Amino acid sequence: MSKWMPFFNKNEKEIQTEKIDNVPNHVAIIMDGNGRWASERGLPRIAGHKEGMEVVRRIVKEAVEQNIKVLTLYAFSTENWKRPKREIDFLMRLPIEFSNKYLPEMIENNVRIKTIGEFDSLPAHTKRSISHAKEKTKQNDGLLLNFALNYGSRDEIVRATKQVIQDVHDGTIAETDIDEAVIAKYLYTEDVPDPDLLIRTSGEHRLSNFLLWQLAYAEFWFTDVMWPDFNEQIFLDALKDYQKRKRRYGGI
Ligand code: V07
Repeated sequence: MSKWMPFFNKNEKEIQTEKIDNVPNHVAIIMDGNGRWASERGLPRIAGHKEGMEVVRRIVKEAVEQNIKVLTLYAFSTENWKRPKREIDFLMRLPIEFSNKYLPEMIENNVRIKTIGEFDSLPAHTKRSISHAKEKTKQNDGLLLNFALNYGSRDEIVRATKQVIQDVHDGTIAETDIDEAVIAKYLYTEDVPDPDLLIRTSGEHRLSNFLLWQLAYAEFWFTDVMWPDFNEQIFLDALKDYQKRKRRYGGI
């Protein structure tokens, strides 16, 4: 049963916080619809990305309150390099802006920041600010906030495969030892448990090269709401829906 705890925030306005039982340990989100949200309002696409970043902050806060252990957010895919240069330049500054604005709040909330994806080919200024955020939060043991940045699942599997072959060749591992657990260790998500729940916004029902291996047993939840309009209440709707589902992991 969920408990309702009314309290007053700084603006003296009563708000409700709702604690949900059986929350997923790990929630992954495809934050789709930022560009469309902006275009529909006659704004440049980057305005949608900026608004989307503010939603990230709110959902991180809610995830902390719900005691979720891992939140993985698809921020930039390996395919996103095909976008116009100006849009890419703007996107690559968002980690910097996020850190400048919200790093103190992340630290206060005991959030640890991590990324998955091909890190080295990101712009130097982006890498610097992310490395700083990781360094400042590495001791935190609350929510793991995992940004998928320059991430592509097939690329991840290709890299893992090459490394496995290399290690077999070097004698670091024996071919006969290779099993699912070993393969999982070669992925970017090496120490992170698989997502229990995948949320995708903006009405698309695709994986778009996101966590193909890791989502094998996840529950999927979709909404037509575009990411800049996503909020705590809709997030709780997804968590409550997850709570009702029976997971079988292929068994009966
Ligand atoms: C990005 C905002 C959310 C909507 C989807 C795309 C745009 C936060 C970050 C971020 C990444 C790493 C980090 C701190 C913050 C981010 C990109 C895009 C590329 F350490 N939001 N956000 N990075 N968007």
